Order: sequence, then structure tokens, then C-alpha cells
Amino acid sequence: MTVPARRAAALSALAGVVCAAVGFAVAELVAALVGPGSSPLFAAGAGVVDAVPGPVKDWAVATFGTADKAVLLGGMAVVLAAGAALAGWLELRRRPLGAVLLGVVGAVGAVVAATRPAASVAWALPSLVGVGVGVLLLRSALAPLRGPDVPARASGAGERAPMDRRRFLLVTGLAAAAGVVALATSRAVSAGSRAVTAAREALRLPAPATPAPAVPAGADLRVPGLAPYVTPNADFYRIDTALRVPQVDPATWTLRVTGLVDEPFEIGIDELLALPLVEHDVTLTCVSNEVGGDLVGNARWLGYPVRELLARAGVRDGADMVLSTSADGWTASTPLDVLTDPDRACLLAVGMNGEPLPPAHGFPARLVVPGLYGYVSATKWVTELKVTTFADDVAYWSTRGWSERGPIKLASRVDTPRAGAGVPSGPVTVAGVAWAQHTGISAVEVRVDDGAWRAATLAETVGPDTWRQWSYAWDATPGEHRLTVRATDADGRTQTSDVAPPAPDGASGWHEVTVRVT
Ligand SMILES: Nc1nc2c(c(=O)[nH]1)N[C@H]1C(S)=C(S)[C@@H](COP(=O)(O)O)O[C@H]1N2
Ligand SMILES: [Mo]
Repeated sequence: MTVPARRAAALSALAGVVCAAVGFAVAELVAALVGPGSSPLFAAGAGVVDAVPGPVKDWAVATFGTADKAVLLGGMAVVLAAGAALAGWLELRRRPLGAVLLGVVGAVGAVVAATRPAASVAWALPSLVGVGVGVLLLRSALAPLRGPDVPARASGAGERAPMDRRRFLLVTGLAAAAGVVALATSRAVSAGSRAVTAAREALRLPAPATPAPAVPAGADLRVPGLAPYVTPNADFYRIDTALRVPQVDPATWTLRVTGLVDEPFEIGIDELLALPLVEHDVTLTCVSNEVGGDLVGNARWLGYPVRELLARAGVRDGADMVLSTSADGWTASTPLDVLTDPDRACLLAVGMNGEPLPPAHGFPARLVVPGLYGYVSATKWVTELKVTTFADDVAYWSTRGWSERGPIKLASRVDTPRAGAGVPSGPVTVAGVAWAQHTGISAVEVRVDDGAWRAATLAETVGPDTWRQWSYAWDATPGEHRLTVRATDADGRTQTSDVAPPAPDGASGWHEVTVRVT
């Protein structure tokens, strides 16, 4: 069956819209798996909202009221559909221009999604997979319109190859059906995460039986550009192996304490929340943090001491490690003596800065251990504590070249001025943070170029388990200058200048920034 050229053009535009819609449905499905917020349309919409100048935003709110978001998303859908029709038509007339057009839209979507404030690189996946699928479908949908590849000579001048409309409708119809299935699945998947979101919002944390001391006013110097003493949850770094944030329903969650114990037991959320909870400020650090890096954050945690859970189970002789496992099968190995130390607040945490743990930070429960890198201690979505030995069990990262034990290394960082910044000459406040969790910071020194080390002023702190801010009043003279910082811990050990990369047990070396003074 052949198709006249005008009808072929219409069908190709239709194919463009259908295939783009299917690719879009696939992108939504991938987004449901990657995590809330990664939906390309919503991420792009949020990007548009951020990019739009204030007066335009005010105008939109004034004109459309609370329907402003629906109008925005609807408008984007219309523009995208028109673009998709154009892509279908182009792909038939000027192959591969249509595919290129779709590819560009997908690439823009990927970049916009991955650069959202709370995004990870994984947020690029939905757009990329969706566009890949859309392009492949468009090609197979248009093939029947284009007819078999007939050499130009054989088909004769001005004559088009025969087109198969029935095959075109079959391919397009099947694609549309697959799109509907993808969309339905993505809805079902995100319904699961909505249920957990609702359960989290309904969860009421009890007041701590042992509250943390108030943060002294002098702990936060509030210097512009300096990391705040308490990291807001939304800004807290996130590191884990989960492509999709595990959605753990607190109603069915339990923690099992097993292994070399007299009485293994299991505890659910209600029993846990009824126990006398402890509040404690702890700075977490990732072993992957580079010198000067930002994979470190400080929060107020609410939880139950792990040592009490271990005592209840009765740890047997011979054990020296606790292997904690998460709902998604990740594991960490923590030395038993750290977890049973009566002077260390190792918590099975349920609260972070006054609210239930955010899903990305381990809801409904995680471990927090002062002084150890996250990969050997901070198991999120934790479901099991197995008392065992380092000889018998190996944790996730230890089988991948990272050290079996991971005490946090003494470190310090210059937050302001930033490397490469231009600063006016005269008085400049140099400021940053330093950490030596569970030991504490006793001094920070700053050096300008190759000059003498000068003592920085230390901010107050709640205790040795958190980082400590510092500042240094610098009289900046014109030219390029190098600012270097080093810290000394409460045991009197000064930070080594030996440069080590993060692997296998944490980076070392002094942080330095070079600035231009004018
Ligand atoms: N389940 C699970 N927990 C995990 C990880 C993980 O990959 N899976 N990563 C750990 C690492 S390496 C770090 S540094 C901390 C980071 O915690 P955060 O994401 O809350 O900042 O979580 C730890 N807990
Ligand atoms: Mo980490």
C-alpha cells in the first residue's frame, strides 16, 4: 500500500509526537526509579521557574494564581509536542535531522535535571534513556513510510519508494501501548514513594530523654561564604550506592540484632521511639572527600545508643566487629569497641535536625558514629546489626579496595575567600572549618604565601564530635597570594602535609587557596 506524500508528512509528524510521548513515558518510569524530583518535565519546569525573572514570576502568579504551575507544565507540553511533530517530519524528509533535534532536547533535559540544586548525576538518566527510546522508535515507525531501501537508480526520477501504512500504524500503535504501560508503572512506583513520604510526615518524634547541649551562639561566626555550623538537611551532602532512594515503610521496618549474641532480637519503629532517646551533634565525613572538599556536614541527630541494643542482645566473646546491613543490601563494618564505648554517642538515629530522617539520609533509621568515615559506620535504611569478626565478614567497600577500618583523619578547610577569588586589599576575613571527630580541634593556623604560621581564632563548639569554625583577620596586600591552613587536634597532633588521595583510607594534606588581591 503506498501513501501519498502529503499524507506521509502528516503521518511522520504524528509519529514524532507519539514516539516522543513514549520516550517521555519511559523517562518518567526511569525517573520514578531514580527518585523524586528527577522527572525531566518537573526538573525542567523547576529550572524555568528559577530562570524566569522575578517580575515575570509575579505576573504569572497574579494572572494564573495557583494554576501557574499547571499553565507552565501545559505550556511546556505544547511546545514539546510541536517540536516532536517537527522532529518526525524532519526525520522523514532530512534524516537524521529529526533524531538530532530530539537528541538536543534530551541533552538539554539531562543537563537541566542533573544541575538542579538537590540533584545527582543520576538525574540525567531519565532524559537520556527517554530520548534514546524515542529516537529508536521514530526510526522504526518511519521506516515503513520510507519504504524499503531502493537504490535511487531503480526507483526512477521523482518517484518515491512504496510506503506501507499498515506497518506504520502497527509500529506506532505498539509504541503507544508500551508508553501507556511505562506511564502506569511509573505511577505505581511513585505511589510507593508517596506512601513513604506520607508515613514520614505522619511520624512524630519523641522529645529526647537526653537532649544535646544548646549550640553556643559563638559556634557560628556567620561569615559570608563560611559553611554554617549546623548543615541544613536540604544542603547535607548525600553519598550512597542507591540509584533510587530506598523507600522503607516505617510500619514494616525492623532492625534485627543477630550474630555472636546470646539473644538475637528484632525491634520495630514503635518500640524504638518509645525508648529513652539521646540527642547528639555529630559531623559526618565521607572518605571520598578530597582536601578542601565538601563531602562533610554537621547535624543534630536523635537516636538510641547502639551500645544499649548490643547489651540487650548480649555480645559473646570473640566478636570484634558489627556488620550493619541496609534495606538495599549495602554493608558497613564497624569495630565493636567503638560501638560499645560508653563515652561515644553511637546512635541508631531516627531524627536529623529536628525532623525524621529525610528519605535520602536513611529514613526511617540509620547509624551515626562519631569519628569514623561514613563507609564504615553510617549505614542508612539500616535493617540488621550482625555481631561478627573482621576475620569472618567483609563490608561493601572493603571488598573494593578501601580500608577495612576508617577513622576520620584530622582536616581543615578554607571556605572564604574561595580559590581564584579576587579580593580588595585591606582587611579580609579568612574563615573555614576544621574537624577531628571524637578528639576535637585545639588550634588552627593560617599561613600567607611562605610566611610564618599564625594562629586563627577558633569559634566555640558543642564538643569534640563536630567540626569547628575558625577565622583569621588578614591584612591583604595587592598581588597573588596563597593561603594555607592546618589544624591541631586536642591530642596535640598537627595535620600532616603529606598528600594522600582519598583511597584507601581518606585524603590528607593541607588545603590551600590562591587569591588575587587588587
Ligand atoms: N545504605 C547505605 N548507607 C550508606 C551508604 C550507602 O551507600 N548505602 N554510604 C555511606 C557513606 S560512604 C557515607 S559518606 C554516608 C553519607 O551519609 P549521607 O548521605 O546522609 O550524608 O552514608 C553511608 N551510608
Ligand atoms: Mo562515604
